[in-house]
Amino acid sequence: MGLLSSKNPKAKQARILLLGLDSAGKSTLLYRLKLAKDFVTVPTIGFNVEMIEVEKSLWITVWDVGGQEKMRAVWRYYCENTDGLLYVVDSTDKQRLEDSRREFEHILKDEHIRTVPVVLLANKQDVPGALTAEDITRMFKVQKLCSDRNWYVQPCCAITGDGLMEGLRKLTGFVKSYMKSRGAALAFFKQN
Ligand code: G3D
Ligand code: MG
Repeated sequence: MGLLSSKNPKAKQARILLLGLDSAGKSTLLYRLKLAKDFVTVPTIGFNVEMIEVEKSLWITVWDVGGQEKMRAVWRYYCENTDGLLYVVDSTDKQRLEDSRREFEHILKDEHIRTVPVVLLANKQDVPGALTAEDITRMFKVQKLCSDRNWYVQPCCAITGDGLMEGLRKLTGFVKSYMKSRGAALAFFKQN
């Protein structure tokens, strides 16, 4: 039992990467999560990265993707330690939907992300005419791109918080079975 004990300093922490193009709504989403609970956040000096502990031993790291090639080297380091991916899409930004889709496809190919579970957040559902979760699923070819892993597309509104906890819960469920299947010792199995 020792390996799974949360007191064990080697107990595995779960890490989720929250990615998306700039303006997708990541910071708003994070702020909404912080309001919902008294989460611990760690501002990281020098990089545009935010971290938040959403439950015991479950950390979310947030990055903007796209148009920042030199940052890739840095966030790739985080990819190496990732157990789940939250990918935020601005469902109203039809102009940059293809950019977002391309980034998504690119990230999924990263060797460290290749099998981790994915939840796409179809954000800004409060805006009339926003693409639906079904639209995003189809346009991003999620079924095809994610055929070898658990995935889900969750509609949400980062401003009101609608759909956020559902999306997060879906992903943590996937992450637990992912880590279990890898035989990883995981502290938060104990608590949840
Ligand atoms: P980012 O961190 O991914 O770059 P931000 O994105 O969280 O900074 O959000 C970019 C803009 O989108 C912000 O507007 C923010 O208020 C808005 N936004 C985020 N989520 C939603 C949503 O669910 N619905 C709507 N209607 N807007 C949203 P500003 O005007 O501040 O640039
Ligand atoms: Mg931001």
